[in-house]
Parts: sequence; C-alpha cells; structure tokens
Amino acid sequence: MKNTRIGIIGAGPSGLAQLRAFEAAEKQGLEVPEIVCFEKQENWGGMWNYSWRTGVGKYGEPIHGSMYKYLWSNGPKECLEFSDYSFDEHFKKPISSYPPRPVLFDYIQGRINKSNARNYIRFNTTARWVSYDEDTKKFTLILDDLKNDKTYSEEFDYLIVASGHFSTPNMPYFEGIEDFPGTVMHAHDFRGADQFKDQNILLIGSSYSAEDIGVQCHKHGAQSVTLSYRSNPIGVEWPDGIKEVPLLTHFEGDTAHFNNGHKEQFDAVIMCTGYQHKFPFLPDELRLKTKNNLYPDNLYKGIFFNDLPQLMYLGMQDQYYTFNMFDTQAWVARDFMMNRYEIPSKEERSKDIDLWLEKNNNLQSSFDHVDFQTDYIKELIALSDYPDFNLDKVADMFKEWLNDKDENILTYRDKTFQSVVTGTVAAEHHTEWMDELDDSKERYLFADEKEEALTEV
Ligand code: FAD
Ligand code: NA7
Repeated sequence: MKNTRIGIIGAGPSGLAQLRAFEAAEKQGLEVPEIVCFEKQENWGGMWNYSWRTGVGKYGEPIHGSMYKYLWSNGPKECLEFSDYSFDEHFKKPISSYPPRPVLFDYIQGRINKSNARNYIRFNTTARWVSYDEDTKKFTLILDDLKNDKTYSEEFDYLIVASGHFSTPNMPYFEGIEDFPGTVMHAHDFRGADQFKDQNILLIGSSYSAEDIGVQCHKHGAQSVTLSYRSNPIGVEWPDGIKEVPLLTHFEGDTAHFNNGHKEQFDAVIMCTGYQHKFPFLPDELRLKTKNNLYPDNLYKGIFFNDLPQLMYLGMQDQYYTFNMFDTQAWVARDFMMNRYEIPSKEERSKDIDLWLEKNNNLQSSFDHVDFQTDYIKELIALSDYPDFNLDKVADMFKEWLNDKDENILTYRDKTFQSVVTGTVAAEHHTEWMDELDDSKERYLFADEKEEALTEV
C-alpha cells in the first residue's frame, strides 16, 4: 500500500472525512497508502471556516466561503452527528439541537484534532490542474503553493475531489439591474445581517439561502424582507415584515417589478439563486457536470466517476444529510482504494446509476427527498464498516424539522431532538433563538453557567 499515492482536493468536512476514514483503518492495524490533501485556505473546515473576506483572498484566489456571521445550523445537529464521534464525547454535556457555526466548527475540529491529519494536509495550496495518463494509470496534479508563489506537480494513483459545490454563485441577470442604485450581491458574499438593518431588501430565490438570509435580516432589524420565487414559494406562514412574491421581471431604478403586477422600491438585492458545480482544475473528460440535485449523474454510488473510478467525488449531492453522509462515502472510497471493496463493470455501474436517477426523477415531496437520501446512505453503510446508526430515526427527525419550519420559521431552532448515537436528549438553549444575537462559542456554551455562578454569589 505504501507505493500507492492518494491525492485529496479540499480539507472541508468531506476531505476530512476521507482522512478520518484512513485513520480508522490504520487504527485497525492496516497499512494505509500515502495520502496528501491539498487545501487552498490556510485552515481546514471548508464552509465552516468562516472568512470575513469576499471576492479574493490575500493570495488572489476566489474566496471559497459562503457562510456568514450569526449562521446557526439550519437542521438539527442530531441529523448530522458523526457516528464515531458523538456530540457528548466532544462537548461533555448536552447542548441544543441547533448550534451556531463556531460550535459546529469546533465539533468538526474535535474529531480530526485527535488524529495526525494535519500532517497530511498542505494548506495554502491550490489544485490548479489535473490530467490522467492512460498508460501509466496515474493522475498528475499541478499545484500552486500560494505562500511561496511556487508551482509544482505530483503524481497520484487515486484522486478524491472534495472541493465543495456551494461556492461559485449562480448569478442571473434581470433587466435594469445595472442601474439599481443600492447594493446588489449574491448570497455567497453575504457576511452578516447587520449590514441591512432598517433597509427594505429583496431576496431572489426560494430555497435554503433565501429562507435563512431572509429570516436573519428580519431578526437583525431589516425594515422589510421580500422573497421572490421562480417556481414555488417557500410557503411557510411568514411573520409581519417578511413576504413572498412571484418572480420579478425587471428593475426601473430602485423599483422592482414582479410578474403579478406588484412593484416595490428596495434598498438592496441579494441573489439567493444557488451555486454552480465548478471544477476549474479538471479537464472536460474528468469533470462532473451537474446541477444541484440529490443524485448527480455519472457517479456510481454517488462517489465513483463512472468513466474512471479511480477518480472519486465526495459530497457532490444536494444535502439533507451532511457530515455523516460524507463519512459513509469516504469509508466506501477508502475500501475501494485499499482493495477491500470491488466495484462492478462499467455496464453494471451505469445500470445502477440509472435506477437511482429514475427514482430521483419520481420524487414529489420534501419527505420523499429525505427518504431518498436516507436509502442512499443505508446502501453505503452496508458497504463498509462505518458504525451503523438508526437512519429511520434520523429520517423521522428530518421530517419533524420540516414540519417545525412550516409551523413557525422563527422558532423551529428552539426545538430539541434525541441523538441516535448516544440517546442523549438535546438541552434547551438558555436563550430563545430570536432573542439570541450573539453566536459566539463562549456565550453559547457557558452563558448559563456564568449566570448561575453569579446568582450563587
Ligand atoms: P466545503 O465545506 O465547501 O469544503 C471544500 C474545501 O475545498 C474548502 O476548504 C475549499 O477551500 C477547498 N477547495 C476548493 N477548491 C480547491 C482547490 N482547487 N484546491 C484546494 N482546495 C480547494 N450543512 C449543514 O449540515 N448544516 C448547515 O447548517 C449548513 N449550512 C450551510 C450554509 C451555507 C451558507 C452553505 C453554503 C452551506 C451550508 N451547509 C450546511 C452545507 C455545507 O456545504 C456542508 O456542511 C459542508 O461544508 C460540505 O463539505 P465539503 O467538504 O463537501 O465542502
Ligand atoms: P439552492 O438550494 O440550489 O436553491 C437555489 C434557488 O435559487 C432556488 O429556489 C431556485 O429556484 C432559485 N433560482 C435559481 N436560478 C434562478 C433564477 N434565474 N431566477 C430566480 N430564481 C432562481 O441554493 P441555496 O443557496 O438556497 O442553498 C444551497 C446550500 O446553501 C444549502 O445546502 C444550504 O445548506 C445553504 P427554482 O426552485 O429552481 O425555481
């Protein structure tokens, strides 16, 4: 195995899951291949590694991060818990079901800090280009060492693409927008709702970003929030101050016109119009081409590039499940690379992909989507020794979460769930989410203890 070299692009939750999977094999006494992970940022964590920057970073690379200040988990943490590293093990006490970003970042780091994974990661290194040689059966990666301004290349037997897909904005054009006098940005560049205090803002889109940025701006004091949908409204009961309208047709100055005849003046426009799967480092024949959906075409088991299975993609699906799904993928990918899992012929792989695509095409409701991704993960879990967890219970929690959001979009984050890994019931947070304007780890974890101590004195 030592002669086998594995390259990983990206040290976000997916790339870290791959490193963890190899660590788990090593702990079982198995000899693992040589691994190098390339990360263009100076730290790991991907999206969870918050950056105040927008545009380009200090070395001129496009900024990867799309997360913002005051971002709290948008689903119950019990649905993403690593089954080999529980929240209890990390925090040593029950915490609430919807922690803020710094707390989830801490959790991700807790698991990986226990290993020697950092030794395998080359930070500040961008994968610039990949090629594959049919004769040698090796990938050549061209890499930019950003700090030292050096370009070099290395060869690998297997390549894992874990570069994420919520980073390159999908930015549509609307007539007249070039003359809109206020801020126009994509959700990718949104860094905090405080910027929009007292403003009337228009959000275009009707998915996670529109919903959460809309609610965040409402919570942090926007004058009004208007969400404009193309296909379907989010459709929850909105509080006063937030409303949904159909798609806009054009702008005249600061006035947006909508296709139902409604028109309104706005101070700012935020495009919550999703992201493109963008792999500027991959040539045509190796590049995954997909929009955001639950089963990208041409990936066997959602992982192996069908034309060349030595090339694997992690986390490329639209996501209900996140960290635990990346784990189940990484464990299977690891076993393939360590010759512990064999994949069938290309023809059989194609048939399997087609079955899943057909299933995906027939999904109707959000509950169907949850069940689909649950079935997908069940299949993966059966293929490796990633610790099993009760996926049916997790699917139930996702459905409860969807209902909770329908019931009250401002209070769903105050609900609590039970861990399927440890059985622990989440604690209620010391402050209701709508009243909590501080998302720091210190306040989240210790504010109630400090208050108790003060009362005792
Ligand atoms: P990423 O986290 O995007 O990491 C990819 C890594 O690859 C990055 O570190 C990047 O710098 C690196 N990279 C990219 N290109 C290169 C290159 N050429 N060379 C070297 N390195 C490269 N999930 C949840 O579970 N709960 C949430 O509440 C939640 N909220 C979200 C909110 C927002 C605004 C967004 C955008 C996503 C959210 N997600 C959430 C989903 C999130 O994408 C996943 O949780 C997770 O971060 C995906 O992990 P990943 O490793 O696949 O990708
Ligand atoms: P999504 O979930 O991909 O949703 C994109 C939204 O943008 C969706 O509502 C689309 O409408 C809408 N869209 C896309 N193009 C247009 C145009 N041209 N005009 C109007 N509306 C458009 O992206 P999100 O950013 O919400 O979520 C991505 C991740 O970030 C997610 O996992 C979260 O955890 C955070 P459609 O319904 O297709 O008509």
